[in-house]
Amino acid sequence: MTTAALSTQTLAPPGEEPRETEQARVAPRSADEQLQAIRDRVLAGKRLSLTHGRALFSTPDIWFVCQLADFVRRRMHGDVCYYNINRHLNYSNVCALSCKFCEFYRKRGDEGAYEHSLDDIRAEAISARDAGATEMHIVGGLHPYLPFEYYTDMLRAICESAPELHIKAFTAVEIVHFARIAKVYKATDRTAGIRWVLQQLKEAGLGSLPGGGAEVFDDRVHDEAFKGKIRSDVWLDVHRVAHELGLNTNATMLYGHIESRDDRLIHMDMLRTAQDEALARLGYAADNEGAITLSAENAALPTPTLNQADSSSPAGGYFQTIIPLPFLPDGSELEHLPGPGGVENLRTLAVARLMLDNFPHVKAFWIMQTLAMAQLQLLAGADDIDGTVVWYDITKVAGATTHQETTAQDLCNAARQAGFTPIERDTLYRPITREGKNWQLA
Ligand code: V47
Repeated sequence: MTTAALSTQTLAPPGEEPRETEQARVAPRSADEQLQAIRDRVLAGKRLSLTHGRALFSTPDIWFVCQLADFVRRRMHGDVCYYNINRHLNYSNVCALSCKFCEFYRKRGDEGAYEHSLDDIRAEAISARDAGATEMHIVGGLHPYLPFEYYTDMLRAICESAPELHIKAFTAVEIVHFARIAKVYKATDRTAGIRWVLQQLKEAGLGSLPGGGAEVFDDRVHDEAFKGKIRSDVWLDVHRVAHELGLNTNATMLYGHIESRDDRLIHMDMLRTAQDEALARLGYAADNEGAITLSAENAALPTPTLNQADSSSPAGGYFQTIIPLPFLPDGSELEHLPGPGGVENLRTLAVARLMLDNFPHVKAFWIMQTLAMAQLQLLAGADDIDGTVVWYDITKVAGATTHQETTAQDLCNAARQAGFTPIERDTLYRPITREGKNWQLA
């Protein structure tokens, strides 16, 4: 029997020599011919088709799927588990939309509706900086009355009061909303307005875009569960323009509601195509099947390049991470649905690692997955578990409040218990070294 073993060297913490893993990693084998064919393509660094994806979703052998995804993640990241020290800030829950899956939105005047003042946001940034955070992750509802200047003023206020923080802010849906309220959005040339908004935000201090608002790229599901929100073509336009402007972005996939598994695969395929285009712009060459893969042996992952004129403003222009988000039904209009179970969460993340061969990272967002599930997902393709978070309003797992904090120590312990080496990163996945609240790039 032949086995495919990975290099026995793993990524080492900054400043340390690479060390030997206890055992070489071996790709799993299967008696099922279709799964064996998938394994062979993965070993050869070749892209999987939608048909392969369907087999990965339907096989009862979930361990095969997890082990193959683990094989790929170790080939890309060794035993590293990334985390960051961050703050999530939801500036307002007032939203012009009423998406059925969402329990976060309120209408103005509703009980619990809020919007933060710039002073609140400034105070939040200072408190985050003083606690040693490297990132502010900011999103909110589509507020019908706040002017566009509120958002640029917000970014400037954070940059002035806590310049060390990287600002990852605003989903693609919010960007289009801003283009509309700034009256620069034209249906005949929508990217011009999107570009103008992103340029203004970048000049005001925006560092990257989070992955929210993608939901699932299917028009039937869109019209049923989040009608009125931008569709996939516009979401992808926003991220393409952001990439063209040198901003890195993330992508989410909300699953386990009224979509099918095929919808998830098509979502992943559309993201993969968009990432091929981003990587081609950065000079990556396609293989003989027209795909650009980053998950092959020794493939070089993209890194942000330092801007000569301003070394504090690194330039990128690609998707960094896919974040599969399990639908949490409580409090939403789709509360009657059960939501995905643990096995589905594990499998969906593993399939995402295998299908999205050109995404550098896969994040198990512990707030929605729970830390216990995130540990299992580290064994099934994830290499990142997000950060310390502190306040999170958008979703709450059973029993949680908006105060959803964990410490860096908890995240490191969770990673170590699962057999991984925790490495603190900044938003752009550059390793950090830290002494207490003080940090620098490694
Ligand atoms: O876009 C809303 C989702 C997203 C529910 O980029 C729900 O690093 C589950 O995008 N059940 C916002 N999900 C969160 C997000 C995110 C989170 C962590 C890291 C990053 C990143 C991005 O939350 C929304 C929506 O898809 N969402 N309601 C719900 N009931």
